[in-house]
Amino acid sequence: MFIPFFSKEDVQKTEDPSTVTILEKPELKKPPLYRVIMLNDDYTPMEFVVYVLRLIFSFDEDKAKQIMLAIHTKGKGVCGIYTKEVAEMKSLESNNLAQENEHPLVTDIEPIEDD
Ligand code: TYC
Repeated sequence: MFIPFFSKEDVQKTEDPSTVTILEKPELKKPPLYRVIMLNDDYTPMEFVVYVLRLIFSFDEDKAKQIMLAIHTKGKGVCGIYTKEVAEMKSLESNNLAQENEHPLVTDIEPIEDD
């Protein structure tokens, strides 16, 4: 599915407030990106966090362990950067997997401010 992305400069207001004009050659804009953040807790087993990082975020064993330990030490960490829909889906999948296994592991997403 192609979802066109217009910047403010590509869209012009018209007399009719319910319509806008899209300029003929809109500048192609990259979609906004989101971080998936994983939070530390005291109860989720380390092996389960590594399992989630491998299964949902596609890290290999060594990298998953490294990220898990960084989150364990620092309190939270980034497990990936994606478009909004993908970030939402991965965060939801992780949270569902944790709930199904009765672990309090939580992820959330946050926008990356573009410059
Ligand atoms: N702190 C947990 C423990 O000691 C492990 C853990 C790491 C939990 C990272 C969540 O996002 C997390 N068992």
